[in-house]
Parts: sequence; C-alpha cells; structure tokens
Amino acid sequence: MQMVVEKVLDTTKFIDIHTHLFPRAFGKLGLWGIDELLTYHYLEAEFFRSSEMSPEAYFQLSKPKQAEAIWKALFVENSPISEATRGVVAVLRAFGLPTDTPDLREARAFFRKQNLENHVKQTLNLAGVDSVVMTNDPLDPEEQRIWMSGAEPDPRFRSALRLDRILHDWPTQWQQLQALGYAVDAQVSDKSMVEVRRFLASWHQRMAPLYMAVSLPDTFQFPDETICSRILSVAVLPACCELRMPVALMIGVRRQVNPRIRLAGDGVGRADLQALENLCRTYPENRFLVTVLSRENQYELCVLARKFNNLMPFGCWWFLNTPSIVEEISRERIEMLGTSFIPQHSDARVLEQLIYKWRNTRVTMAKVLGDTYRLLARDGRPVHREDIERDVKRLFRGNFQKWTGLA
Ligand code: FIX
Ligand code: ZN
Repeated sequence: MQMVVEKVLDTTKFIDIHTHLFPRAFGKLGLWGIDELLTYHYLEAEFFRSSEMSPEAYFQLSKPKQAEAIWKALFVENSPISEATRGVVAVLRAFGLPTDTPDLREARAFFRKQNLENHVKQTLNLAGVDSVVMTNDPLDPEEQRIWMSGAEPDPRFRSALRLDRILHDWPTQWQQLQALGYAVDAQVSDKSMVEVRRFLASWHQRMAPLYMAVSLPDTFQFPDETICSRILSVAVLPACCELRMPVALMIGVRRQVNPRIRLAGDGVGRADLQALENLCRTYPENRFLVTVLSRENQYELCVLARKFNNLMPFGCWWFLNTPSIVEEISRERIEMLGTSFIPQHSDARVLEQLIYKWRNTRVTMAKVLGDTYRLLARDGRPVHREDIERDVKRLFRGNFQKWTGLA
C-alpha cells in the first residue's frame, strides 16, 4: 500500500496554488539561483540567530555578500538541519552539486550557465508541478509597468489579484488609483466603491486571475467599521461573485513585529475565526479559499469548513510549512474533511524552492495517506490504486480546478 501511495504521489502533477514566483517575462521580479535561495527571508531569520552581525550591517551588504555570510553561518559553521537550510541542501543535490563546500563558487558557476527557459522546465519537472499561481499586486509599480506593457503570459504561471495595499493601506494608496483614472477619495465613499469595482474588473480583464487574495492580521474582525471590511463587503466580494471567482483569505499574520529584519520580521497571532464564520454565512454565494497562520486556529478552520461548503481550507502556510506540523494538520483535515481540502501550497519566492517544498510535502502526505488507507482497509474496505489516484488528484488538483475553473 505504502509503495503505491508514494508512486501515485510521485507521478501526479500538482498545481501550486500560491507562490511569489514570476515567469521570464517579469524579469528581475522572478527570483532564482543560489544567491536568492540563500537570502530567502526564512534563512535570514535563522541567520540573525547564529551570527553576531547586526541586521543593519547585513542589509548594507551586496546580495552575493549576504549569501556568503548566510552560507558560512548556517551551512559551514553549523549543521543545516532546519527545514529551510535542509531545503537548500536538497536543491543543490537535485542539480548534482556538492552540499558541503566552504564557498559558493561551484554553485554560482552552475547557475550562471543555466538557460532560464530550460531551467524553469527542469525545475517544474523536478518539483512535480505543472502550474503555479503567482501573487500579483496591481499597485506594485514594477509589476504594474510589466502588465501595462502587455507582458507575454506563460500558461504555467497563472495569476492571482492581490489586494493587500487596497484593503490595508487605503489612506496611502487611493491616490494611486486616482492617478490611474479612478474617481476615488480618501473617505471610501460609495462613488469610490463603484470605482474600486471598475478597477478590479479592469485588472481581471488584464490578468485573468484565478482568484483575488488578501492576507489579514490576527486582529481581523468582520463585520466592523474598518476601511478593510467596507471595501471587502461593498467592492471585493460582490466583484468576485459577479466574476465567479473565489477570494483567498490568508489570516493570522502580524506584519513587522521586528522591522529591523525586514521581510523576515513578520510574525503570527491567533485569530478570532468568528470573522470568517460571519463571512461564510453572510456571503453564501462567495467562495472562500482560506489558510490560517496560527497552529491554534487549524482545528477551528476544519470545524468551520464542516459547517460551510463555501469554505475551502488550503495549505500549511509559512511557519506551519515544516514536516511535523504539516503532518499534524493534514491528519486532522483528512479525519474531519476527507479529501475536500487543498493540503498544501509552496509559497515559493525563489524558483528552485519548488523542488524541496513539494518533495517534503510528498514525503509527509505519503505517511499520512498510507496510514489512512491502512485504517480503511482494516475497517473492511479494500483500497485500489484507482482510488488513491482519484483522491490524490482531487487533493492536489481537482478541488482547486473546480473552484477556479482552471482546466
Ligand atoms: O502574505 C503572503 O503571501 C506571505 O506568504 C508572505 O508575505 C511571506 O513573506 C512569505 O513568503 C511566506 O512564506
Ligand atoms: Zn505568500
């Protein structure tokens, strides 16, 4: 049984529903290669625990110098045993590179030689993924410029319309919408809401996103008097309904608890999921793809999903994406939801991260599914390879395809 489960997981191509990756047409926004792998904010967080260097001094360094400092501190002076450092080792091994050298010369020479198109193809193949969903911010000046210039779409990189700036930074962002020709104002007037819907519709036209998305703090409440709740209820949810697309809510991040370490400085907080319950009940026509960052919120999310079929739990987000916690969360979800959830997303920021993040997920899910099928067989229901193939396809493709219309 175990062998069959592993084989089916290894041979089924997954859809990676949330990443921060970009295809070649997006130029420098698309991160890849050893220096980007080493300066990943997960590793920066670990670096500041194993180095005397101050964050200020670190951020003064060039990217290659930062990468060298991290390699020395976490891979030479210490054993790379954390999930994130093991990941870099797995990527080096996947490309046949040594994993214990004192410097980065050989790895850099290898990545310098790569033809990006072939490298993207090989990396997706090694990761067992045939499509990834990007995180696209229409108000990010660099990304906006690329979309406006009519970037060549890459069918392997699908888009998602990210709304954090509009929902969380309206006081500093409404002028940008105005500059783009939308008659909005600081007061979030009814007129502004009509214009926000027009903005969303035009970016839907331009990006063909599979879903709209926003990350929400642990303090998120709904309904309440905030600008976020107003734009969500008056503009975003009706637009998603009209455009027949889900909205992804990523709940429980505490942005910049330590701003000195920049992207590595975000934290987690337990959220009150009453807000989510209210959303699912109040907007039965909307579909909510939801991931929660706090370990303590996982059980509640499963129970809520049993109450609302317009709620699809997905992924073991960020700090939860470690094998022991992914196993815990996935077992609980299978026991409570069967195959009606999306087990994982990579959140990859650097192309090659797809390799180890999906390999870890496959190893963990093989354990969880193997145990589950053994229990089912013991309970008296024989398990066939076709059953396993159907279930794995549903978990890592079908649920998302059904919710987004992705072929
Ligand atoms: O909000 C998000 O999409 C988060 O995933 C990111 O902000 C975060 O920095 C990250 O990369 C987590 O893995
Ligand atoms: Zn993300």
